[in-house]
Amino acid sequence: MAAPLLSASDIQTRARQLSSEWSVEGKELKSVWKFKGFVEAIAFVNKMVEPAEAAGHHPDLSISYNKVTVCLSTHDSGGLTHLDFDLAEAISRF
Ligand code: H2B
Repeated sequence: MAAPLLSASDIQTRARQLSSEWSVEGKELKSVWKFKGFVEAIAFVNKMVEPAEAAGHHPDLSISYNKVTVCLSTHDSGGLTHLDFDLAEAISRF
């Protein structure tokens, strides 16, 4: 069963608790990360494999040389759920 969508006020509360690199953009959480080079960017992406697989929840990624854009949204539910905020928090702890 798809995770329940968060209410607007739940989204506000959880967004306030997230580190500042994250922003709520429509139905997504978004963050942009810059690294020294491609190797470091890919190492960052690789760190997401374990938490994403463990949660059965996966980031939408765009990699441009040393820049990684991470978008989180629960596609099965059609918007933001606790799964997105949990994964955002895990990524911020890297
Ligand atoms: N990742 C994200 N971001 N959203 C989803 O709705 C989603 C997912 N669904 N990973 C998962 C996979 C689902 O399709 C499988 C069956 O767990």
